[in-house]
Amino acid sequence: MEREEGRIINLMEPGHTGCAGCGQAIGARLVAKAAGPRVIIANATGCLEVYTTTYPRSSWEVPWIHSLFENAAAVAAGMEVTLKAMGRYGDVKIIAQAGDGGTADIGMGCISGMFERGHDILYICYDNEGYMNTGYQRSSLTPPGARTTTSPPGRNSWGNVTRKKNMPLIAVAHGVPYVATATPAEPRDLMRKVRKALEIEGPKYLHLLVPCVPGWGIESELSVEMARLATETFLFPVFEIENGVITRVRRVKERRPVEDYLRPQRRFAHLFRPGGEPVLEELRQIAEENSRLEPGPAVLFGA
Ligand SMILES: Cc1ncc(C[n+]2csc(CCOP(=O)(O)OP(=O)(O)O)c2C)c(N)n1
Repeated sequence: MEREEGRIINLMEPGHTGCAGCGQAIGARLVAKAAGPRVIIANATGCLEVYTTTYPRSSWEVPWIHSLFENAAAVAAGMEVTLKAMGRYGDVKIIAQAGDGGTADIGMGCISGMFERGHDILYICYDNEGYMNTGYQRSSLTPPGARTTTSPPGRNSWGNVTRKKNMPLIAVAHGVPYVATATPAEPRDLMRKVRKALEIEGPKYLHLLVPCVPGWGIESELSVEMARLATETFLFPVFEIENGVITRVRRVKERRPVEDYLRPQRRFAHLFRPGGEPVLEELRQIAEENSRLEPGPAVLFGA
């Protein structure tokens, strides 16, 4: 247990079995640090669960429960109502966390229910853009053109064909009062958003882009740099939405071409071969759309 003047300073301990440079591990450690010791975490099946709780060890210095792949939000909702029934509501905060598969695919029903019922829970999606724990399959958050084991480029394909599902906007459409995105490349921003979210009553949604060293095919020392480039190319916009209004958008001083982000990643290598240009153009188009994000209403109509 790492301590500084008697205080535990690292609530997600090192010594776990995550890959060197894992963006998710860096993100989770920052989340735990920002949240502090008075939290309970429900963690869906996925990489983060597997490498932080390899039997008989655990990296977590806070109460932590492993849920199924699909139901971290429902388990967290159960904890919230139990604390209420025990008269201990407010003593601790509750976090539910999962990968992009556990969030945007299989977990969607439970998350929607948790949002709609208005539970006082911070939900965190660690988006590494694929089902990394089971061998790099695509998810609905895999970007266009990416090679995964279930979207292999070949004679008839240029990798994944779909765009990323817009999870932040789906949360906003549920009336979630605080929705934000962040990356481990800006730790202070990420931690501020965790603290701010935990102060707000009701459901909160935080979407973190977390580079995956083997799944993206990058050098381990590049994972934080990839997160930075994702925002500087506008392929991953960083923003906050409060009560349906975009209140902050991260400005980019020097916009980078999408190629700067794509080239170092082996999952995009085929796009630089003859014929890959239309997919590159689509990615440029997505970046262009994201670059136009401005403070103001996130949705223009609602129930
Ligand atoms: C109902 C069910 N289906 C499939 C699995 C197998 N499974 C475990 S983790 C996982 C992928 C996790 O992907 P993601 O949520 O994106 O997290 P990551 O490992 O990428 O962090 C799958 C398919 C399971 N545990 N339960």
